[in-house]
This record gives sequence, C-alpha cells and structure tokens, in this order.
Amino acid sequence: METPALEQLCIDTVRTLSMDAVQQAESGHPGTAMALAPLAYVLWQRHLRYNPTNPDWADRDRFVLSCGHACMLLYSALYLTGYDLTLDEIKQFRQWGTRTPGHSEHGVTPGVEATTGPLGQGTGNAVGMAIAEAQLATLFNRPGHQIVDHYTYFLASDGDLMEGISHEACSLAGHLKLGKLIGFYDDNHITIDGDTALAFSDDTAKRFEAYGWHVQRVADGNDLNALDQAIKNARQTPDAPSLIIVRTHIGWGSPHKQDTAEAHGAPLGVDEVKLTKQKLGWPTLEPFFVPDEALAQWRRARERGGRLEAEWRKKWDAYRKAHPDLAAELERRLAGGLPDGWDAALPAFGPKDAQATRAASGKVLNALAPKLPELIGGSADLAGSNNTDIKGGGPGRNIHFGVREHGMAAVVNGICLHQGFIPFCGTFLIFSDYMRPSIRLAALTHLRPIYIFTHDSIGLGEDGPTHQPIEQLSTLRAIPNMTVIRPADATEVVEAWRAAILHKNGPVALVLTRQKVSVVDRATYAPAAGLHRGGYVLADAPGGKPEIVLMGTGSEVELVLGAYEKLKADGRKPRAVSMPCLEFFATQPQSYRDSVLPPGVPRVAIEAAAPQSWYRWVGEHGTIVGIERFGASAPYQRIYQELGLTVERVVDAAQRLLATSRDPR
Ligand SMILES: Cc1ncc(C[n+]2csc(CCOP(=O)(O)OP(=O)(O)O)c2C)c(N)n1
Ligand SMILES: [Mg+2]
Repeated sequence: METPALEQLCIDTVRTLSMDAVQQAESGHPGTAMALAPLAYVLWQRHLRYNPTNPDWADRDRFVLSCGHACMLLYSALYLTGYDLTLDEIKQFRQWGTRTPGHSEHGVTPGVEATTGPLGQGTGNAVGMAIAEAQLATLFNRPGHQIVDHYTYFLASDGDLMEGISHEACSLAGHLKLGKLIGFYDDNHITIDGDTALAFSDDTAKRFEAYGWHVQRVADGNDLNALDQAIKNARQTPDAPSLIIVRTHIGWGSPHKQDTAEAHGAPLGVDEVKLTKQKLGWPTLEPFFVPDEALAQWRRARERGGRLEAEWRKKWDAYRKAHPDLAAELERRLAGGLPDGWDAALPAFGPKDAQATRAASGKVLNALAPKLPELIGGSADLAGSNNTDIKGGGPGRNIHFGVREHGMAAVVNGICLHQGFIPFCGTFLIFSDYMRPSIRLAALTHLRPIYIFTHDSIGLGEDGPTHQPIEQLSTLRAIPNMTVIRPADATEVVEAWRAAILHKNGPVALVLTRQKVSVVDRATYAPAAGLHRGGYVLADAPGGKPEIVLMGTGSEVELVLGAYEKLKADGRKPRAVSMPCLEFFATQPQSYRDSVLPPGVPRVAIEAAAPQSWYRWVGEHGTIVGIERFGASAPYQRIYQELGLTVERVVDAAQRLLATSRDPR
C-alpha cells in the first residue's frame, strides 16, 4: 500500500534532516537514520507512549537506540515530536557543547534514555529496563491499579547482534520471559566492511526463537502497515520478548549510496544529498528544511503525550487514594531518596570477628536489604562466593544473571536508567574485565550500580594466575568517575557499603577478599568512619610527627599495621594509614590530604596488585610494594611470601627510605 503523502513527507523530513546534519558536520552516520525513518514514524506516532513536554514521566515507554551511531534518527524524532530540542541544535550536530553529540548520550539530550555507541550495550540496557519495569509492576500494581505498565523498545543493528553481549542479555531476557520487551533488528545486510555475508551467517530468527523470543519479520522497512501490525502483535505477546526483524536498505533514497557501506559512516556528499532530495521529490534543496505540515503532524505528539500522561495521572491519583503508603513508597524510590533509618541495622564488628571481607559484605547486604527494598541484584553464577544472596529475598529481588558478566553489567545499567532500584551485581574481581565496557558506560552516564568484586588478589590462592587479579585495581581506578573501595576489614566493609549507598553519581566497586582478614582493633586504632575520606590515619607516631608513612588497602592493611608495630618497637616513628578509596581521598581538600600524608615525609605503599595507581600518592621518593608479574597457584600464604608481600619487606622498604632520606641530597 502506498504511504499517504503527509506521512511520506514526515518520514522524508527525518531522512533529509539526518543527511543534512551529517553533511553540515562533515561527519556522522546518515544511512541508517534514512532507512529507519518509517519505523521511527510508526513507533513515535502510533505506539510509543511518551510526553515530549515531560520526558521523565515515570510510566512512559522506553526506547533505546542500541545502534547509537544512528542517533540522527533519534534527534530528528525528538525535535520533531516536540521535546526540548531545537532545529538549531540539530544544526549543531557533533559540535562542541552541543546537545546533539556524535552518539546518543543520556543526560545530554532530553528524551535519550541510554548512552549508546559501543555496539550491543543498548540492547543489554533495554533488558535491564524491562526487568525493572516487570519488577516494579509486580511490587506496586494492585487489582484495578496498573500504575506501572510500560513497554521497552530497542533498535539493534547487525553490529549490535554480532556482539557477544547481545547473546548474554537476550538469552537472559528470553529466560525471564520479558513480555514487554520489544526489539527491532535492522536487517540491512551492511556493516562497515561491506556486506554482512563477509562475516555473519547467523539465522537471527532461529537464534532468537531458541532464546524463547517471539520473532516476526517485516519484509519491507518502508511498509508502515506491516511495521504497525508487527508492533501490535509484539505487544499482544505478554509471555515472551519480541524481536521484529525489519529488512531495510541503508541510505534509502540515495541513488548511488543506498545499500552500500559508504552510507554507514560518512556524509553522502553535497551532490548526492542533492540527488537524493530530488529522488525523494523533496520540495527544496535548502538544508534543514522542515515542511510546516510535516512538523504539525509530528508535533501532534505533544497533545497526545499530554493526554496520555494526564490519563495516567488520573490513575495515579486513584491509586494514591486507594494505596497511599504504596504510592508514597513508589514516589520515594523513583526519586531516589533513602528511607529514614536505612542504615539503622548495620552490624558492628569487633576484633573477634576476623573474616573475609566478602563474608562481612554479605552480612552488611543482608542488614541493609530489609530497610532498602530498592536494593536488588545478584551474581554471575557466583552468588555463594560473592555473598550476594539476599536471604529470603526471593526471585526478582535476587537476580540470577547466569554466567554472563558482560550482559549483567549492561543489564544493571538499564535497571539504573529505568529508576526505582539500586542494583548490585557480583563476580570475581578478575572478571570485571568481562564487564568493563558497561562499567565504563555507567561511569560516563553517572549511573550508580554497586559492583561486588570478590577474590580480589593473589590472596585467593590455589585457583592460580588465571583468577588472580593484578592490573584490575589500577585499570578500574583509571576510569573517570569510577569509585573503587577496597575495605581493610569487616568494620571498613560496613562503611564501604554505607558510602556506596550514599554515592549517587557513578558506579562503586566494592573490592573484597576471599581469605579471612583480622578486624582492626578500633579501640587501639582510629575508627573505620575515616573510610569516607578515602584515606585516614589508623595509628600515628608520637606527637603526630611521623618520620615515615606506611599505607595500604584491603588485606594489606594487616601488613601495614604489622610493619608499623615492628618499626615502632625498633624505636622508629611510623604512621599507619588505611587508604580504602583513592578516589575519595583525591577529592579531599589539600589540607586534609597533607594531614594524612605530610609533605616531605617519605611514604611506602603496599597493595597486592599492579602499582600504577600509587605513584601519585607515594611521591617521587616513595616506595611501592606491589606486584608486577602474574600470580601463581599455591596456598595464598606461600604466594604472599614468594611475591614479597610481607611485613619484613615493608619494614625493609621503610628502613631504606629512612636511610636515604637522612642522606644529604
Ligand atoms: C563495540 C563496538 N565495536 C565497533 C564499533 C564501531 N562500529 C560502529 S558501527 C559498526 C558496524 C556497522 O554496522 P551495523 O551495526 O550493521 O550498522 P549499520 O551501518 O547497518 O547501521 C562498527 C563496527 C562500535 N561502535 N562498537
Ligand atoms: Mg547493518
């Protein structure tokens, strides 16, 4: 069936805006936006429930553009439907300070639900959003009151589905039967290198059917009715996620670039833009031309969205009357506020409670869980090792991610983006490498998942070098806006969790031991609350005038204190510092940092890991006792000995420093 003229005009407006913006920026990805314009039209005009004037409406449908390179599609739809995004900002595509950056960034452009660009991530985010929706609906909906009731849509390209993360996330989604998750696969047979036949012969339909998804095909991406019908069918499939495979033609309408890889990631060229507009029968060659009637048609979304939200608000008012406590609780959770007394049940640990910090973490988590119902999560098949189980939590509260670290990390980002939860997820620290792309996006997007990374060093022992992290602490710390906390003992674990719950603006990794560590005697040494400043003096030299500072994190604080006592007994004047969070410490005022690490006093740092993150803190003349090789398979005490992570080595390093620092330079 021929597309009616007005709808065609609306669709071609997306196409022309996309190619004009990319042409003006002299960079970007025009072809996919051009091809998918009809899908955007059907989705935004006929199905997606959203209110352009209130992008944060809690019960809106979510849309995630997993192929973030096609962001001109999204920006066009957002501008045209009347979000707070102007045509001038479309003209500023990819320029400094713009709200239309080169890949879609959540928090930059109103209406952009996820930061995408690294392929596959958005697909994982969408799964997390659908999990969050389903869980909130279970918890808060009541008979006659469906106040949480929205769909999550995502759009994935060939690259998204080639990426392994899409397997992890979509396999989990199928297992969880996320019926309100609807994905589109842009089956255009093209990636950057050329025809997908070069590297991709999956039967994607069969693949998703095998996951338990409901799969449909739309043979022609320009067929509005077929798209419309497929979306209707998908919405009427409540017990399985849906994939709609849409055959499209990248660069649709471009006489020379359509169906070529060239249409993917480069401007069409001034001449080709002109020829394309002529072929589309576009009324003018003037760039960024938006026909009034097309804009008016698109902008009906404002009135429709206002109405949809108003209808929902009526339902909300009725719900609030019928269930005032639930309504207040849901409001609190969506706003991200903490309930009174959330930390009232946190345990206290004493010197007799020597235990692995992972074990302490499990206890703290279970003390928090009854007070913080928004805390949900689990592990990538290591729940018993990571101590991530919420006892009595049941399904929904405890998420079994399966052996899918990458998918897990993207899913918790999606749960964060949805709002209503503080998600956590666990694995061995070594496998944070399998999560890293999603961790980085959480940091970039200021999301706040909590990572529970156990088995944090050679201290895990016999499993050997494949499982013993070396460089992971430094590489995690190198991510901007990342917070890595490695508590020394059970008392610091309590404070680490408190800090993680309070920290709202980026991910927090809790880095925990497998092996037992003693509990610092807080009657003798300083209280663990010092953790909130990142580093603090545990034990000082007489008069607070140390001649040497010893510092460390996690299990190595035992070695710091051992060396401190030894040096003190030898008549030296050492200071012992616990440094559980270098990021917190770095944000302290200089005066505080100087009070912990006095300028001019030599420093020794010890951490059973690669030394990179310590150079700043030990200074030019300091010493780092770290590890610059892979670990080994043996009982952990032996590995510590062999690799030189010992009290003697710290004492020796301190004595050498003291000897040289007294030398006239
Ligand atoms: C993880 C990751 N690897 C590589 C890239 C670079 N890249 C961007 S798009 C793309 C593939 C393009 O093909 P497709 O995904 O089918 O998108 P289309 O051109 O069809 O829109 C690649 C390799 C990326 N963005 N993310
Ligand atoms: Mg493609």
